[in-house]
Amino acid sequence: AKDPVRVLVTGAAGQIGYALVPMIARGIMLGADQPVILHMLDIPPAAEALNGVKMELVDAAFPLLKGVVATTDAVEACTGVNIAVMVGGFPRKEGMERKDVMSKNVSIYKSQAAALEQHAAPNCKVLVVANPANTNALILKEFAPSIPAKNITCLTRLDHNRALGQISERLNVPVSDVKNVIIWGNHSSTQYPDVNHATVKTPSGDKPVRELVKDDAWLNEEFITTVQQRGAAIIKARKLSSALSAASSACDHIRDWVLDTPEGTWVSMGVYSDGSYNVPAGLMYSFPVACKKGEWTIVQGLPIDEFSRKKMDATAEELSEEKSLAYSCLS
Ligand code: NAX
Repeated sequence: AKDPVRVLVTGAAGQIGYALVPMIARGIMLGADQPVILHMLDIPPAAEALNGVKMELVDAAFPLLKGVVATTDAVEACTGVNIAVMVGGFPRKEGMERKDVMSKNVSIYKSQAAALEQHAAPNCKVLVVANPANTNALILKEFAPSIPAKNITCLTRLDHNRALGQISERLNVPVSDVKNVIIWGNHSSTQYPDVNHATVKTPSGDKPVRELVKDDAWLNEEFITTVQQRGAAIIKARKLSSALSAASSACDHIRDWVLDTPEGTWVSMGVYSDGSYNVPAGLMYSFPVACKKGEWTIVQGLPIDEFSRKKMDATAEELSEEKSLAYSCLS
């Protein structure tokens, strides 16, 4: 039998946490043959609720779950973890300035970076979910310099999956037949969902999405805004933000990273830019990536038209501004 993998979930008493931990304990993230030990971190006001989640995990009697650590101590939570899913953060409340929210999250991610750097297992893989996800991941990277930059990522897989879902609905095809959409840039409303390289499986081979949809106006406008605004639409409908889809996408992100993307398929991940596609180096930016043997690489050489270029630059611009704002919170 395999040795258990230790998976940290921060913000585990929150709504994404509640959807995510049972998925991990069922093997959705790391495979049906991979035992896990869950480490759950939250803050003291949520300690009792966190303990309730732990009780439910025990009650569910998951065969793969070999242990649960539930704590409000970041060092205890981070010790020995192989995977860290950072869902905890400070939410934007009504009337709060952007800078105040940024400042709270910068200090959270700075201190959790240190705890991970000093106590996580070597080669720990990190996924930041909490917003502003790209910039929180960047701060985490800056303050955990001994963790390789390639081990620190943020979640844009939910946006990627939303894009697949929209194409599937529009063409009335199974979502599993749609692939290779791209989310470029920030996990925010400036993200650019790009279908120019996306295909659908048909009996006569893979066909470009553009050829099948036959409606460039829809693809260039409504499709893009629907994906960009989907988070807000869920809040409007549910009076709560996305949780099951965020949790499921976080599992997809880690699973593909650890267990490989299928041949010929890429996914979107927020990663540290090396300047590919003329995206400024040093931003945490969502790119198309393929994963093999536990490492992602940016898919290179895709042709970029003028329409795409503008949208890719606009979201990069927003990330540069967020980066400056975050740095201004440090001084
Ligand atoms: P909740 O408010 O339900 O849960 C957040 C939890 O984090 C709370 O239990 C809170 O006590 C805890 N927390 C706060 N500060 C902490 C700290 N310093 N250490 C550990 N835990 C801490 O929010 P939820 O709906 O679960 O969303 C969590 C985060 O995901 C939010 O930042 C949200 O904006 C972000 N999202 C990101 C998405 C993405 O695709 N990247 C999509 C979904 C989601 O909106």
